[in-house]
Amino acid sequence: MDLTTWGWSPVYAQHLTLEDYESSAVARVVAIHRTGHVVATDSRQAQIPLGGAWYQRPTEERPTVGDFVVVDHAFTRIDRVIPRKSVFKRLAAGSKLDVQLIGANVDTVFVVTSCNEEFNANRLQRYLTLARDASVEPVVVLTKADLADNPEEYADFARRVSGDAVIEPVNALDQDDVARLMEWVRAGDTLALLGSSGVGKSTLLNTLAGEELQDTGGTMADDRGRHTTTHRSLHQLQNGAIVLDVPGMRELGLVALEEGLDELYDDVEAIAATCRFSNCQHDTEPGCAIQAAIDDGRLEEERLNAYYKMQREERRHTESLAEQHHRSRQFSKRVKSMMKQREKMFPGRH
Ligand SMILES: Nc1nc2c(ncn2[C@@H]2O[C@H](COP(=O)(O)OP(=O)(O)OP(=O)(O)O)[C@@H](O)[C@H]2O)c(=O)[nH]1
Ligand SMILES: [Mg+2]
Ligand SMILES: [Zn+2]
Repeated sequence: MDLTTWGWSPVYAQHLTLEDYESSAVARVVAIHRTGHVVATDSRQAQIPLGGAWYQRPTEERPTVGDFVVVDHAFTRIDRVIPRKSVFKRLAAGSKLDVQLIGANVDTVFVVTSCNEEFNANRLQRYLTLARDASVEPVVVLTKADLADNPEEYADFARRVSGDAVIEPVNALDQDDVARLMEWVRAGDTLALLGSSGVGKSTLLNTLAGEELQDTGGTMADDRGRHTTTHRSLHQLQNGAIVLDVPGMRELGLVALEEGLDELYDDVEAIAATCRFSNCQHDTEPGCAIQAAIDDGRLEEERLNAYYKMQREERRHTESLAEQHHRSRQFSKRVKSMMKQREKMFPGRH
């Protein structure tokens, strides 16, 4: 198979038929552009527009970045998606719930977030959920540690919501620092970089690669809403690892992931908005639209419970973070007043 540099393994080969070997080729989807899927082998690359028939099928069955696909010999048509080892997917909000695929056949994900005001525990947790749902090992990479006075404080916050995931604060621009991540960047494996725009995913890729593979740009804070990376793409590293660089999720249309749960549960929110009382607990209140929707089957009890659960979790994390912030503030205040006291007692000495 002409695919060793793209992470091909016997796991996938078992899904090929004799006919595939004789009359087709196998390639990996390495990028998706508006104009078509870019597929590659070790020796060949082509852009193939998805035929209309693919759009008759559910999103989940359509080829996404990272997929191995059976193509015709001329590389003009994608015929089949080889069953995936893993897939990142996400419920997309909208008039009806749809699934969006982010990437397939990923072994490890770096959830990238920064040691600055971008850091958000809820969002971090959502990215981790995305990884765990895909059965992919997550590592939390906290970039811009070099710019923070207190990177350890961010690491502590991250640890609080990350379960057993490893937390690594780094300067993504520093080769030696990033070398600590090589443990998870293995030959033949596919590593995905997920996180908001401007956190340094492409920077990390370039430093891992030791060359400028992707453009890097400004931060969200400087220039709100501008994204440097505009589409997903796979890249090969010297050591044989393959890296999937993903634009900020907003660019992928996954606004809910960035903004909070209302987007994700906007069907529930929309119903709740029509309850007679604005502070309705959806329990026994008269004129409760949620109860009515459950009764006539417009809303599944299960979905309502999932919504409540998400809300509780959201609240719990927000609270515990606020508490921690308060505590660490109190602590640094105490340290400062101690220092002042000392300065008074021993002027000029430290
Ligand atoms: N000092 C410092 N700057 C960093 C670090 N990581 C990223 N940057 C800078 O942050 C900016 C944004 O980095 P990118 O790599 O373009 O961010 P991205 O996550 O790929 O953003 P999108 O492509 O828009 O999703 C660039 O100017 C980087 O140089 C870091 O660890 N330390
Ligand atoms: Mg980028
Ligand atoms: Zn109600």
